[in-house]
Amino acid sequence: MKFNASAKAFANVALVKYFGKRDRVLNLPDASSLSLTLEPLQTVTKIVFDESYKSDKVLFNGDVVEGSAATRISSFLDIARNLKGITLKANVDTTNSFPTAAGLASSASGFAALARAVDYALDLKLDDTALSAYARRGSGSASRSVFGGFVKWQRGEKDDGSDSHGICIKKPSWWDLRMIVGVADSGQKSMGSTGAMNLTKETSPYYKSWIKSAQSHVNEAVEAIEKKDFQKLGEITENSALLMHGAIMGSNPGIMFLKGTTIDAYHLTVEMRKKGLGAYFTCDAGPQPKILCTVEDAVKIERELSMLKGIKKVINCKIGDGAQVIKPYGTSIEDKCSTLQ
Ligand code: 2P0
Repeated sequence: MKFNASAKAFANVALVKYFGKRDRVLNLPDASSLSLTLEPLQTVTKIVFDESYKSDKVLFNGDVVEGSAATRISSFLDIARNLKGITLKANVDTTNSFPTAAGLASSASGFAALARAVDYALDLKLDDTALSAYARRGSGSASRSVFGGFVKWQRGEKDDGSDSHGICIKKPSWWDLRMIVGVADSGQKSMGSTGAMNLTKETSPYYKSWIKSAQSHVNEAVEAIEKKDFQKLGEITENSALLMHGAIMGSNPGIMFLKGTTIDAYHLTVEMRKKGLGAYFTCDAGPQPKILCTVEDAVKIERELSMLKGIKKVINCKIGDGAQVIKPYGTSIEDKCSTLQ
């Protein structure tokens, strides 16, 4: 049995958003969603299981993780340990290549990389579908980052969640779309996305119609991807983000993830479209604006967004591959977890 492994995974940005659970423990969504896996927003994770460890230890960008974040990782590892019938504790060392202060979601790439590393280290031999369902237990959106390209996370119907996992609709080479990610000067997020989606489900009068829209948007988006209909895919992308934020704002007490810079970026996107650029706005559970565009317009849009007041940094992302093992260590358990460079 192998005990060590390293794996990498890219983050993803949803064109049709996931925002609401039918099961909070298993992270089962109320609706399907659809995303692009994005290079270079990458997490690299190394895991070592060792009989000498008394407890799990987690490092994130070189700092020890404690409290509920550490418990969340241990619970995730317990799922695999139970599957394998072992009790070995682990050291997990995880590093993000993208600026974490940026408030970009890292749980998707984080749990996808961790799932891949755990699978290899413990020789679980999960196929990508089962691996995606496992990654989902850590964070819903991680089920999509297991795969590269255009990825659908299907809602599934089963209570055990075995049919709620990512599916690669098309590989990265299918269509060279870009996502321009703007890092807004934002400070701390007002609320985590898990808490926000639960409150939205419990209190927003718009929640039901939001879920209904997501389900049909996913089917339409898959069709638009198959036909390479950029305008259609862009319109769905922008509409899904605005509908999601509408439902979120309708919570009681209200939740507002969008900042002034985010709204300015939305207007800039509409203006660029009027000038003939293929640009569509999206935004997640934070203030960072993101613009879906074609490769032809990407550099111009990147330049426009970077000149917007309040934008600190712009990352031009292309569509990336799924989670991969990067450094198998075989059966040696000598290689202790050290901070990755
Ligand atoms: C998405 N988000 O589809 C949506 C859009 C945020 C807004 O997936 O509770 O961190 O761990 O399953 O995966 C963020 O949700 O939430 C997310 P949990 P997760 O990308």
